[in-house]
Amino acid sequence: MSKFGVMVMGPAGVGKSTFCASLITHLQLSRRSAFYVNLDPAAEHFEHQPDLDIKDLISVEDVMEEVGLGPNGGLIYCFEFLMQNLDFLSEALDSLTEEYLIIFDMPGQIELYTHVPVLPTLVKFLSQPGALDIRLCAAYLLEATYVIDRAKYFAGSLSAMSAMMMLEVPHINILSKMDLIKDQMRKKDFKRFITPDTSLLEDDPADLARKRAGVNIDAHYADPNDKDVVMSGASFKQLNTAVANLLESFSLVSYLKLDCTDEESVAAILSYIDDCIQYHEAQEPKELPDEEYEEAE
Ligand SMILES: Nc1nc2c(ncn2[C@@H]2O[C@H](COP(=O)(O)OP(=O)(O)OP(=O)(O)O)[C@@H](O)[C@H]2O)c(=O)[nH]1
Ligand SMILES: [Mg+2]
Repeated sequence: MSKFGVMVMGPAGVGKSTFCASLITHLQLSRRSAFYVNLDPAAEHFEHQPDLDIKDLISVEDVMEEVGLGPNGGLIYCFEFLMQNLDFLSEALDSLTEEYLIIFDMPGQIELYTHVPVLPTLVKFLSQPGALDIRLCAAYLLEATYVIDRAKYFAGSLSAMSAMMMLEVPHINILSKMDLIKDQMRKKDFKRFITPDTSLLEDDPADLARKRAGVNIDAHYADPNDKDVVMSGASFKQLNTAVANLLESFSLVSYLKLDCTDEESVAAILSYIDDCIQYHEAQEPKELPDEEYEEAE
């Protein structure tokens, strides 16, 4: 019997927990079962109470107090502790049937998605055939407002690609909080940000502002160690161009749009997740209760 899950990831404050809450509300309205796992050992407030909470195993607060670490070191400590106590997850998840969508709400520390090796181990453990065997989809969120600052947008896209390559499971990238950008950008202009590519640097507003101020950074486009090059922003432009080229050459990252205040938008993301993990293919046909059967006739 397979199990199905989505791991909701991304930098701090991008709306991961809000998305988990909207997803659970939508699943409940569609009469589907959700199992909510909070894996953020510092999270305090929830719209839906977690069915399993890492804080019942270990919390950042306890670690900071007892081991004397800071918040980021504390988080890594908590995840290493979880890795040594994986029974905490398997005991709770083992009996779930294929009807459930298991939703993992992750912390926002970016180091988890770039270089700390605990997540690949956790994902392997969850998805390993013969053990928990969860068909897992990774959902990586970035804020739609990042598109206003090209450097932020490309840096975020690079972190999304890093998570994709590190985890090796079906993966969707999402631009969240679309309601915040709706009035600032026309739909047609926003479309260009669905797939990151180098042409987005050609009309970078920061670049245009420098040009208006009379700084011609292209004239300095040579030695990144030269002070004038650094001060004019030319070396920063070179760095962004290199990142954009890298993203374009791998051609892995593209985005779906999410507005948690709009149920249709949440439903659209859910259907992408369902497709990624082939949720519907695995469901047993259900018998309708008598009254619904009559209605259907
Ligand atoms: N306008 C708007 N605000 C949102 C949306 N989603 C989340 N927020 C707000 O963004 C803030 C952070 O949301 P969270 O859901 O806690 O973000 P998170 O990614 O779980 O944060 P961490 O777990 O701390 O990394 C809160 O103030 C939310 O109300 C959205 O779709 N639109
Ligand atoms: Mg959160």
